[in-house]
Amino acid sequence: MSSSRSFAARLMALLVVIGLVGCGAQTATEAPANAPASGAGAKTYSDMVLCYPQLGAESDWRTANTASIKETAATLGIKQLVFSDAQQKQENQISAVRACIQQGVDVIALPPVVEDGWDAVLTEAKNAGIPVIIVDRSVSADKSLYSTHIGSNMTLEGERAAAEFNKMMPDGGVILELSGTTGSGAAVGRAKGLRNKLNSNITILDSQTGNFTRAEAVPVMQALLKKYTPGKDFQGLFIHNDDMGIGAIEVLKAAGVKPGDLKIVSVDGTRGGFQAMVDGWFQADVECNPLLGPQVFELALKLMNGQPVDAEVLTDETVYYPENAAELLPTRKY
Ligand code: GYE
Repeated sequence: MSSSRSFAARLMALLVVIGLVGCGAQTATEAPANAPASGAGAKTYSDMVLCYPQLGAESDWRTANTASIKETAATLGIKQLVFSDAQQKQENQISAVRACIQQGVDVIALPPVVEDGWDAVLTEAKNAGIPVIIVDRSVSADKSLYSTHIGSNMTLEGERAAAEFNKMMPDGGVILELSGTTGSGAAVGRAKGLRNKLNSNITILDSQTGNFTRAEAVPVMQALLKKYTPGKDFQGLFIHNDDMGIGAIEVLKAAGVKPGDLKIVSVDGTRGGFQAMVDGWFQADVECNPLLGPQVFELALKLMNGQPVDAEVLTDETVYYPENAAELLPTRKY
């Protein structure tokens, strides 16, 4: 027992960056509008210790998500944000969750790197009486093990991408897929959505993972170009996020492919994705909103006060096109 405690303590020191982002200086009149009615014992943001075991820093989407959580924590003046970065490794995330359980945080908001393998640690959180909000990607664990999920409908994002290919390739064609992290809710949903709605005259010739990073997409795209000739063997590319899209563009450029030679649809709607539309590389970018901070903390406060929350909170999203990309680019927040 004591050795596992000291292990957890060392892990905390190694992995977990504990940020004291604000102290409870709020008076009753300054309490946020959505704080619970101030009955005796009602908790406010200044009481909140929230654990955010971030999955990594693999993309611009992720950077924006981290910033949204940290900024919202500071703005609301929560007592403590326990933030860590698991570097896309599930075992690191599980260790960080365990450290938060040991610390006795009020709420854990978990963006799971992959869908499977959460049952044990979620059961530990439940047994410790700590509510868990699953953020962004989904988990396959039983719904009784967590309080709610907030994030995008990844299947719908894939379906939206399919609709773009159907519009651009009315006579059919062949596409390749550069997918996200294997086993992640985002990659699973986007792949499924694409296949749900793609017209039967459009074929997916090959699908390879680039793990959602720019760096990993480069060799994968290079290998694909060794096997297939752009224009001849395939006319389109579905890419699961903008970072991988930017990596793929580098490779295509080096191979002499020109903007517009291929129909490319990406996901996220980052500034980089908008720039790729301005430059003529992406024909559509399916929005996925990382700015989840305000909703995460609102849910956390309700859970701290034992109030009911919806089991599923979906973000409202759209599709962006090159036509107004230049105009919108300066307004993009991530
Ligand atoms: O699309 C990608 C990131 O889970 C929605 O993860 C998120 C995805 C996002 O790495 O850029």
